[in-house]
Amino acid sequence: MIAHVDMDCFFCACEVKHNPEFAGKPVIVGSTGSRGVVSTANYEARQFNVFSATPISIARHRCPDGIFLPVDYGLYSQESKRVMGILEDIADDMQQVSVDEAYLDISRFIKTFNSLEDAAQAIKDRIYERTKLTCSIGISHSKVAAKIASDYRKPGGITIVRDMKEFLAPLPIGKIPGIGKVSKQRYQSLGILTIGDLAKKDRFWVIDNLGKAGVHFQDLAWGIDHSHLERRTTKSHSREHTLQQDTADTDGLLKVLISLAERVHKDTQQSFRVISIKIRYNDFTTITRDRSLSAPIRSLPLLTETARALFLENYEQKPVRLIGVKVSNLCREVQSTLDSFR
Ligand code: TTP
Ligand code: MG
Repeated sequence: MIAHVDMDCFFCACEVKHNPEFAGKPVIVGSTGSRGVVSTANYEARQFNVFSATPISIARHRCPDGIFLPVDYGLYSQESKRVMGILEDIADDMQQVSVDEAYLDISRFIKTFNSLEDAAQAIKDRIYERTKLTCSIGISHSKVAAKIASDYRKPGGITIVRDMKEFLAPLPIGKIPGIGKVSKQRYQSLGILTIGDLAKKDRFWVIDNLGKAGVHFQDLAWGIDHSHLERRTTKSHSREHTLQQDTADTDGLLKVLISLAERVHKDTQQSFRVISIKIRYNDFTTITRDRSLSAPIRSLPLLTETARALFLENYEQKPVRLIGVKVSNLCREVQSTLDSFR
């Protein structure tokens, strides 16, 4: 079972949380210059027809009394980390897809609740209690349906999709993630206005007229979702070694570090995103240092090189008692299960 959690008007919600005097007023976050665009507007501002990507000059015209704020990524990233940490505790596996949204495998989490609605409410409550931020949640056996569902009753809504085909049928074709403005116009020109219209089309007609992407979208319209959840099983792999004698011999320490990295690499069958090292000096002061990779990868040369660089950058030339290497933020692509539902 998959939940898609999406925070409500995220940038604005963070701003209002830290400036309570903005509550209830239209708030617009974006580049403040006249040529910029709106990053997001809160629901009060959306009533004035101000949305993400609206030019700021137009937004000022439509909502002259709005509170216009510059983008403060530091603040949003701090709040995002808090939210994702809460979700990580809840989910068996989790895939964060942007600063304010994530897919959660909640197959195990839901077992302690009487209904999916109760489980979703518990997720919302936990986020609100700890961050004072609200979100919307969609739950389904498919990622796509969960994503569309989280948007269905925004803000603050919960939508459970038990029958994906039935849920999608009346929705406009543009609701399918991946159908942008141009594709939407093409589908509409072919008489496909809703997802249900696509479901009804003959498969061979779809192949001829809409190609591979069309076939994929028709599968979704039929309730079939082939997408994957990036799954983490173990949280990290690490190896440490207490030296037989304390030593400040850099080359010797590097040799031990590399062999630890090789063993960690053997231990993990997954890609990793974060590499850490640990150094404990003979006075028992301990430092850990880590580095995040731009993408998850399972590469021994990258692991050894990064561990080596981290060590050389941080080693203080004092006698060392213990060193260690760790990889974390592991992930592996697995097929999301479509059964065990209903
Ligand atoms: P969204 O989740 O798309 O939007 P939102 O959280 O502001 O509003 P809601 O989910 O309630 O509809 O995007 C998350 C954040 O990403 C958003 O707060 C600001 C940023 N963003 C941009 O900077 N530019 C954009 O075009 C969009 C869509 C979002
Ligand atoms: Mg959002």
